[in-house]
Amino acid sequence: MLVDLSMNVHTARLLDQAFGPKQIPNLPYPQVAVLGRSNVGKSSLLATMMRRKKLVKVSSRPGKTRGIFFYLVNDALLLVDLPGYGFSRAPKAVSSQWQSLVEAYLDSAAGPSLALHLIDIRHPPTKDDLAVHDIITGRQIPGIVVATKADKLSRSRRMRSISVISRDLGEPPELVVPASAKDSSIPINDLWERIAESLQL
Ligand SMILES: Nc1nc2c(ncn2[C@@H]2O[C@H](COP(=O)(O)OP(=O)(O)O)[C@@H](O)[C@H]2O)c(=O)[nH]1
Ligand SMILES: [Mg+2]
Repeated sequence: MLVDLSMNVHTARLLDQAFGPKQIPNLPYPQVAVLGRSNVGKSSLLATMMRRKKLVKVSSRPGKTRGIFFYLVNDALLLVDLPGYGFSRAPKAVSSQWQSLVEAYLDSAAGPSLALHLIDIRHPPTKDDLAVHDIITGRQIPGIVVATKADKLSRSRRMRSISVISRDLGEPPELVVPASAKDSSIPINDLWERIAESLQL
């Protein structure tokens, strides 16, 4: 299984979706929740992880409250795409509507075994990022911080950003994994291996 996930995504498909707390399904697979603010590179990362550029739902209007999308990978694990937060034109960055849908999912019967929290490698975590980090850790959900768009920085600046992100979140630097949807020299398999390790697949 470890080999399957880290070396090859054989199948990936949209299995289910939920637009309100009552629609959240109870699916019998380990779930990896994917969270991040709008524009952090969530759709791009999911498409790269699944090697399916066209599979991932892209919202045409950023910040518009969207649903939760459940992608089944290798008939073994769900990547769960949660709505983005922190869109500046929204009345409140982490809105109560966002929070009630996301918390209903996190607290649901088949909630996540792992959360990937995406942070743009070029910027320190925002207030919203810190609030969402608290939402994850407050539930004792194991997390991996994914530093997105790592191709935008040189290797040495990458290291520096990772130490700022880890310091601000109060997490060890080993928990922060750089990733890129544009540069394959930053291998996405490193992230898959960390996921498989965390889920003990
Ligand atoms: N250079 C670079 N740009 C990226 C990367 N990931 C996403 N982007 C760009 O960032 C913007 C937002 O990406 P998107 O995946 O739609 O973000 P989302 O709103 O979090 O789903 C788009 O213009 C992407 O092309 C990356 O790894 N490297
Ligand atoms: Mg998106």
